[in-house]
Amino acid sequence: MKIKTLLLAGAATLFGVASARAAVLYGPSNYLSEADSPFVGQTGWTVENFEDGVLMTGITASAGDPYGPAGNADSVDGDDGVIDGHGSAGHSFFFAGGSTGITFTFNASVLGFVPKSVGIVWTDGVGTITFEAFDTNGVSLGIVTGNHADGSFYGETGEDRFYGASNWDGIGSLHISNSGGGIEVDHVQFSGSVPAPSAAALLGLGAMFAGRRRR
Ligand SMILES: [Ca+2]
Ligand SMILES: [Ca+2]
Ligand SMILES: [Ca+2]
Repeated sequence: MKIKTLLLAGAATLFGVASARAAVLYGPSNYLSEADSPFVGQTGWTVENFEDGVLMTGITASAGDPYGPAGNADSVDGDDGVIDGHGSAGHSFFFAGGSTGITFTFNASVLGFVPKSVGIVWTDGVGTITFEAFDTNGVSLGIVTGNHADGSFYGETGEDRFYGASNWDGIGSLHISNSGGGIEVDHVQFSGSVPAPSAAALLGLGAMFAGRRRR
């Protein structure tokens, strides 16, 4: 009975959030393969893993190039066929200006639809990682930061984290940077839909709602 009430409250709150069309931010979350993406199964979900050494048409980068395989390359772990703590046998995307960072822009007319969810996996660099997404008018949808760099540069994957955003009105670009040195990323991805919140998130919203009501 109590759970049912919470779920109903959660659904009511969710409806409020959905009708307000608020953006959702993701991460930093552990990511060793595509299975760790919050966008698995979403409409038009596409992942650029750089394993062909080329950035796909429809996405442009402000700076940097595909990189690897190399001893200091840092692909998402699973791209070399085995999740084993190492990504140097795969391909990533590298830019020497980590503090400037990289903007990936999504071209809706080339992709065939306006992305409503976008994401990226930070795989190597130093300092604080900063992720920001922008709507199709270039207005910021919010910033997520993380501190999970392990200080080594030889393809270790335990530090790798996903960052992303969803927006009902669409997303035009994302930017990612880290405090210094270079920056390496992988699995630039997008989809044409917004994932439904998990049951746990619904219960959390329900609890928040119930808390507010009690005051
Ligand atoms: Ca691996
Ligand atoms: Ca890769
Ligand atoms: Ca790494």
